[in-house]
Amino acid sequence: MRPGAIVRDPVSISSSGGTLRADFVFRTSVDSYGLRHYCYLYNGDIASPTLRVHPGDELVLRLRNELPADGDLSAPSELPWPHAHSMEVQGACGGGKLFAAATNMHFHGMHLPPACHQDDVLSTLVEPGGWYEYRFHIPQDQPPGLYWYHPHPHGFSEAQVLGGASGALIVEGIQQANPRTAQAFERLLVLRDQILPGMEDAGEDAGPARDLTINSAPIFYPLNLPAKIVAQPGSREFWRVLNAAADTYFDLQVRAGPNVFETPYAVHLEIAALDGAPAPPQSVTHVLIPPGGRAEFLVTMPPSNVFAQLVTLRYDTGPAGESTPYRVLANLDWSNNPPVTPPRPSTARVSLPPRLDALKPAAQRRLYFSETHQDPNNYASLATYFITVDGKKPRAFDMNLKRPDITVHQGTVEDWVVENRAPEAHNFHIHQLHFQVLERDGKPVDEPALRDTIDLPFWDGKGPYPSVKLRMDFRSPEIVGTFIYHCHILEHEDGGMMGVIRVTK
Ligand SMILES: [Cu+2]
Repeated sequence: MRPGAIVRDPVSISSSGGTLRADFVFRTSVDSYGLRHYCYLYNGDIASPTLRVHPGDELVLRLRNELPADGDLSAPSELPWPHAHSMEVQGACGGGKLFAAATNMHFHGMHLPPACHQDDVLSTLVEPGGWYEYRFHIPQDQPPGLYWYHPHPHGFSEAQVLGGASGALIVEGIQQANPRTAQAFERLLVLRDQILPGMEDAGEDAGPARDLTINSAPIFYPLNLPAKIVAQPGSREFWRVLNAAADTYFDLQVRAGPNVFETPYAVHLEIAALDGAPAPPQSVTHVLIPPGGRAEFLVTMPPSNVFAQLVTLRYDTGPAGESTPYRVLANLDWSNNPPVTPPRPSTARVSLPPRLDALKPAAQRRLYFSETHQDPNNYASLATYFITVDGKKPRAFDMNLKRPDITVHQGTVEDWVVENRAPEAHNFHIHQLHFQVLERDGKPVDEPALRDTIDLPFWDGKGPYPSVKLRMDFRSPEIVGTFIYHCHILEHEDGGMMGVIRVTK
């Protein structure tokens, strides 16, 4: 797609009669800038469609991996992650060999069994050729909202997600939790990042670390030509925003003013859901979405004599982090006939997630993010990343050492303090479940919305470590098994910042 393109919703495919069937072909290509792309193709040429399901539906998704088994997948030269190497993985389910042409799928945020053909990425590797079937039921108690699917082969996740392999998964019924969303035009915005063409040797002042796209329309540095969101002035819209970037934070704001050179006002965003879970209405002027996170909000379009644009604010990821400057993603273009989805009635029966703060935790644990650099005085030198249970020795994740770092009992909730002891921001994600943020930096917070991905600001080298206290929900019987938690900056996850948890009956 060209810079400056009109932002359109991805194609949606919906379940009918309680089932959604889809066949995806997974392919790669290199574009005229030398950038490698990865893509899920449905029905020949529909890229990464949105999957729409109801609680209780069955999803049958067949995946055919058409990556070249013996091809050179290393372009551009920065990728794949230098630690990544080919290895046989024990207990493999879909294949066996972990290498650049292997893939698998994760259904981010879903409370699914961590089992073969459902939501397992520890032993499922789909090698090129043949079909692999994912088949599972959407849990009845899955909160209605925005989730997503993406590849998760350890060591190669960043390359495949940077290349664009990701799509939205919507569990219908958010109107039941927030009736105001039922009257608004719906718009799905999928934000991704990609390598800057020709920037592998970029120095510190070379600009942003990654280019951005919005529904596949590229915002190329240094031109930074925004895409166009065509909307009706004065209308109410319901924006469902997925941060499908591999490494990039978005701190979104809708700015308004008299013209393109002056947008001093921030438009209010009324939060409806975070990470798929409905949230009590809250009005904000910007919303931080870390990689993997989602934010859904109502926004009233300004009148036609006002100029407005969607921007991402600068986010400071710390001295070892990647440059994430202010950028305009899209200008709003006024029309009385915009390409948006009219409000859709839903008869889905949904259950709203309970608050977890009244429950009694069965255990307390402390984990921390840390990293080492080959040259400690040069954060650009090769790094290794760790997530460690406090008291144990830090070690990078290894696909062949799947002994659990943490064992918990199904039916319980636990309190985990996660600290960031590194000079860059990290981003905690756990598969299979949601959690509630109870404290930030040791102070209680009132954040009832359940999350599956949470940002940890960088440590400035002195004083206490930035931390969050999370109440982890291990009550679903569906999630018994072995799965993972990790930093959702995929460069870090591929670089070892991942641990294994076992939930026992
Ligand atoms: Cu990280």
